Amino acid sequence: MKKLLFGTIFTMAIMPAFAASPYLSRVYDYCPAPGQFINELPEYEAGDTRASILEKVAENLCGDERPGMISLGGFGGYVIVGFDHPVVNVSGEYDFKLFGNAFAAESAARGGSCEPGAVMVSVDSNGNGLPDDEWWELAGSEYAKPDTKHNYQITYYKPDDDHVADPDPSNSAIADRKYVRWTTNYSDEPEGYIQKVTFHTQPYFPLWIDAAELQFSGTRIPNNAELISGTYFLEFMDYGYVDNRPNNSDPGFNIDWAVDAEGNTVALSHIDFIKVYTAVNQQCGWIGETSTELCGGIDLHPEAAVEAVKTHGDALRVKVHGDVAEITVEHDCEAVIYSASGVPVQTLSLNAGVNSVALTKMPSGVYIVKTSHLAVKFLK
Ligand SMILES: [Ca+2]
Ligand SMILES: [Ca+2]
Ligand SMILES: [Ca+2]
Repeated sequence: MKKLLFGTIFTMAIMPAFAASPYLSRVYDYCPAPGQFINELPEYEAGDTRASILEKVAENLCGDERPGMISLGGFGGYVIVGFDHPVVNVSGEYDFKLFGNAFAAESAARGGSCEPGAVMVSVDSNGNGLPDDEWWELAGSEYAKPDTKHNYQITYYKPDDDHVADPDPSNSAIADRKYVRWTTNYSDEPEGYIQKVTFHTQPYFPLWIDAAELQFSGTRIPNNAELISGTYFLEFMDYGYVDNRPNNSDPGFNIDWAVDAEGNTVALSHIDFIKVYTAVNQQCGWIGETSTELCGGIDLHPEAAVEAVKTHGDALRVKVHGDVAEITVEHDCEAVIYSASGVPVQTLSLNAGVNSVALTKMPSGVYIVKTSHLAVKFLK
């Protein structure tokens, strides 16, 4: 009896209590922009609701490397996903991969079917398990290019029930040149249309969303399509986009690329939520609008642990043990602890040396301790 008991205890001690899955495991939101694959990837069926559509999206994205495929439609359409654990930002390494269906054209040196989706990341700073916290974009290769449009806002208008199609007389593949109208906040291209192509005849506006307009915003990167002898070649971006390069030649995403709304680099120890949205607003004749596809994702180091010690040289050091932070400073000073979204949560008077600070009232999440001129981010 005793032997059995000890055996049981020993087994429990060496077994990890919880093994992180490397695959996407959660879908928090899916709001595609209108597009030729919307209501097909995933398929809308009569009676579907937002909840049942999210389940279908999860079946296509979660639990395996590439279980299926969803489309995000035109510019701004998005999905928000996560793993069953935070993704750690391992220094100097790519942290996760997201898979698309891009392929390379045999007859073009560069390009193929790149339909780039931008990636944003977020941390569950308020600890409620929901992606209602600050977002940071992972700045891909086009982020700082001169023709990239930041804070690009687009509104799509649902076609009226009595909408009459306007076929293109010079292109039999275009069933409706003025199918879904959109407007933007950029005066050089204030409005346009998602065209309907004859290969996809279903409604392009998401049928489970009861709204006359859909609005999106984000970073619009330059168009990448080139028409050569009747074929569209969609050029690859260098790095940092979903559905960009063929999956086997894309190294993935590095959390170190995170920037805030002003484009400043943000140091994140880990992330909880990932948002992917279509980053181009491009119509390509008979092949329709450019729309990002997502097929799944993996954490490249699911067993990694968040570093417990964060330092700013020797001048400011934070070490967290459960509900207590040991904050080491060189000189007596005032400091403030902020939440990851910048809300002050605790004011401190620190003495030179090690200070024990109780974090009891603070929910788990990322915090920043700031003195007059130094700042260190830490995880509770
Ligand atoms: Ca990294
Ligand atoms: Ca949250
Ligand atoms: Ca694609």
